[in-house]
Amino acid sequence: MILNTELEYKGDLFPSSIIEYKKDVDVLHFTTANNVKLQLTVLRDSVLRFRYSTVGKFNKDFSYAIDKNASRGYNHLEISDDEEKYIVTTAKLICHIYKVDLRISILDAIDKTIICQDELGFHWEESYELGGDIVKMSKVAQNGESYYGLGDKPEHINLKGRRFENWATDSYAYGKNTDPIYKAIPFYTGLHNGKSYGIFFDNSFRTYFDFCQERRNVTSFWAAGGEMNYYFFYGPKMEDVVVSYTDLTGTPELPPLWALGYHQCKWSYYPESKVKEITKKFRDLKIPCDAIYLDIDYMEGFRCFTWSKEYFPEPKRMVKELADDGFKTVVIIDPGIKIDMEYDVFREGLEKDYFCKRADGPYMKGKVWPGECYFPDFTRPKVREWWAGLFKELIEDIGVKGVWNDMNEPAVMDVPGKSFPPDVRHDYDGNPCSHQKAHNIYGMQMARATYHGLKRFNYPKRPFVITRSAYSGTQRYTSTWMGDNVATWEHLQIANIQAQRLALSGFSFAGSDIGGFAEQPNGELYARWIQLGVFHPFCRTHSSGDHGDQEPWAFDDEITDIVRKFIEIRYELLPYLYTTFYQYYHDNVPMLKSLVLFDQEDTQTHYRTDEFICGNQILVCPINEPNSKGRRMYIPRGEWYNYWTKEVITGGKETWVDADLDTMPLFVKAGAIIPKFPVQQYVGEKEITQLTLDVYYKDGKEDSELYEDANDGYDYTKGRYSLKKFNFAGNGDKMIIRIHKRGLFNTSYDTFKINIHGLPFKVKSIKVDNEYVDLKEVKFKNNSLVVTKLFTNLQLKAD
Ligand code: MIG
Repeated sequence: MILNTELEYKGDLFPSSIIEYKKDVDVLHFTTANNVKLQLTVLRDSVLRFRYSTVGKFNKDFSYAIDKNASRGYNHLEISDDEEKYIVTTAKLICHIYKVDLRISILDAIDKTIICQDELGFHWEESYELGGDIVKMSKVAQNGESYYGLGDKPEHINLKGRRFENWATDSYAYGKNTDPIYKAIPFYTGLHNGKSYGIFFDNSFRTYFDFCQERRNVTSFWAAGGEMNYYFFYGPKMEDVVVSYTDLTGTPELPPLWALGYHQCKWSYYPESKVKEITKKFRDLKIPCDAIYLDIDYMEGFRCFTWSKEYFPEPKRMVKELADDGFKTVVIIDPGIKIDMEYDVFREGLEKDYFCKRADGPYMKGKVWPGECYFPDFTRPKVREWWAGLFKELIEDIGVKGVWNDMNEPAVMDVPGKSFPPDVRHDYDGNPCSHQKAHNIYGMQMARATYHGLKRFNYPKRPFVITRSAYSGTQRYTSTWMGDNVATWEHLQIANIQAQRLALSGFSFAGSDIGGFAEQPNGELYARWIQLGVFHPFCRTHSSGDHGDQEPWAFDDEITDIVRKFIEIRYELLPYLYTTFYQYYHDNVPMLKSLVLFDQEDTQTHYRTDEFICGNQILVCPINEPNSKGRRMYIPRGEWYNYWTKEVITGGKETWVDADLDTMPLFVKAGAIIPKFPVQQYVGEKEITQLTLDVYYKDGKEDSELYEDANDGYDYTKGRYSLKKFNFAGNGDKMIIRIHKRGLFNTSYDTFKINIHGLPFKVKSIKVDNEYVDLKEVKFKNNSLVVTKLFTNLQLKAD
C-alpha cells in the first residue's frame, strides 16, 4: 500500500485505524478512532456499496437513482480478518479493508488479482466556506487501465488522461471539449488486464472525476458536498458491469414501437398549415415517418399547457387528422411557468405553494422563454402529482402522444451560471436541501412527473417522453437527446461518441439532433448523419430553424433518395431494433456496443471511437468526412458480411471499406439471423403477413433473438409476447436453425421468408421439424424459402 505522504492536500483529513467492526446481515459497519464510519453493503456477489460518514452517523438513505426493483442477493458471503485487514469474500470478489486506515482493495475471487485498489482512498476536507464537506476518493490506476462511461460528454470514448465535471448545464452549440453539458451520470467502468469493473458515485452534488490526468497513476472522484457513497460492480466482462449498473438504476418499459420509427422536428413548425405541409410531403415522397414535433411556438406566449389560438385554433382536430395519417404528435413542455395571474397553471401553482423558493423566502424567479417565471419543485411528490395531472387535456382529450421536456437543467437566461442560484430550496422527497444537491436531479424529476402524466392519460397505450437533462436512473422514465449540437462534420463524430457513451452509461434510448441543431448542414453532411442516426435507438431530425430547412427533401433529389433509402432500412430493421430494446428493457443490455464492450480482450478496441455494434450483430461505422468514397475502419474479431456486397471479411484488423454517398460501412455478424419488416410509411401502416429472416451463413454457431408483441399497450407484461431464440449451426454441407419459443403472443403473420446469404453448398434436401419436405413446397429458390412460423427445426443439406 502507498502511504499518505506528500501527495495529500494540506487540508485533507483521513480515517484513522479501525476500532470497531459489526456485521448486520449483509451490512458491515466499521468505525475508526477518529469517528469515521464505513458502511459496506454486499448487494450481490459482484456488487458492493460503500458509504462513509465523518460525523459518526449517516443521514437518511435516499437516492433518486436507484431502481426499487434492483436485484439483490448473493450466493456466498464470508468475513474474516487477520492482523492487517478484514477480508470479505463473495462468490465473485474479495474485498480487503485495512485496519490501519480503512483503505480498500478489491480482488478477483478466483485468480486473486487486484481489480481496484484505494490510493489515498476515502478522505475529506471540512469546509464551512464551501458549505459542507468535500468528500474525496482516489484509486490506484492499474497498468494499461482504460476508462469509459460518464454519460454523453462529447470528447472521446476512452476517458483516460481526462478530467470531468458533472453539473447539468444548458450548453448551446457545445464543442468537443465542453464540459459539463446537460447531463450528470457519475458512473464509469475501468478496464485493465482483460478485466472490467465499474463505479457509480451516487452523489447528486457537483461531482468531479479525474482519470489519470492530474497524476498519471491515480483516478479520483470527489463531490462538493453530500456523502461519499459509491457502488462497485465487478465484471470481469464489461458488458456485465454495465448490465449490473443498469439493473441497479433501472431500464424503461418498452416504448410504443412507433417511437423507434423516424421523427421529424424543428424549432418550430407552425401554423397548422405548415405542419400539414410537412407531414403531407413525407407521405407524397414516400419517406417513412412516425412522429411530428411542436416546439415552443405552439403555445400561447410560451405558457405550458396552452395552445396558440392563432397558429393552432383546433388542436384536437389537427392531432386527430395527423394521427389518421399515421403521425404521432409530440409537444414540448418546459419547466418555467409564466408569472401571470390570468394563467391558471401559474395561479394554481402559486395557491398550492408548488414553486421553488430562495433560502430567505422569496420565490425563485428566472427569465426563460415566457419571460419571468417560477419553477415547480419537482422534487416534491405532491408537485409531481400535480404536474402529471396537468397533462389530462393534452393527452387524454387532444390526443398528443409524446412530450418533450427541454430546459430542465434547469436553464435560466441572462444570469451567471445559467441556472438557479445555489441557495434555492428543494423538498427532495422529504429530505430538504439546497439547489446544490438538487440541481443535477431537477430535470430527472421533471421528466419523471411528465412520464407519470402520460402514462396515466394515455393508458392503456404506452407513454413516450424525451428529456434533455438527466441524472443516473432517468432512463427509467424517458428517452433523451444530446441537446444543441452543430451542423459540422466534427459534430457528426461527436453524436456517435455521445450515443455510445450514453449506452455504456445505462441510458440507451438516445439520439442526436440529426443534421445538427445550430447552423445549416449541406446535403452531404445531412445524408451522412441520417446514415448514423438510423442506427441510434432514438432517431430524430431537429434544427434550430433560424437557417434553411432540414427535412429529407431540403437539399436535392439525390440526397432525398439517400435519406429515404436509409430511413427505409430502419423501418425494415424495426423487429431487430425492437428486439434490441427488449434486451435492454429485460436483460439490462446496452443497445449500442462500443467495440471495447463488444470485445474487451482485443486491446485494439480500447481506443476505437467510430465503429459500434447496433444490437448484437450489426456493425456500423459512419463516414465522418466530406467527399469520402469510403474510409478505413477497424473490423472486430470474427467474421462479418458486408451488408451491401455480402462479401465476408475476417476481423481483427483495420481495413478500407468503400462507401459512396449512397452507402456506408455496414456489416452483419456471420451466423446472425436478422428479422425484417416490409417498408412501411409508419408503424402499423401494413399488417405484417410474412416476416423476413435474413440468415448469414457461418461455419459454426451463433445465437439470435426475436422479440415481438402488440407493439403498444401492456399485454406483454401479462405474458402476451413472443420471444424466439434462434440457434444457428453450419458445418460446410449442412445448416440447422433451431428455435426455442416463449410467450403467448400470436403474431399476425403465418410464415417466415428465409433468405440465406453465403451458403457454401447447393441445397439437395430440406427438413422441417425432422420431416423431409419438397423443395417446391417451401418455394425454394436462390437460397430463399418460405416456412411456417411454427417450425422449431430447419435443416438444409448438400445431400
Ligand atoms: O433556448 O425550444 O435544446 O431542442 O428547439 C432554446 C427551443 C430552447 C433548446 C433545445 C432545442 C429547442 C429549443 N430549446
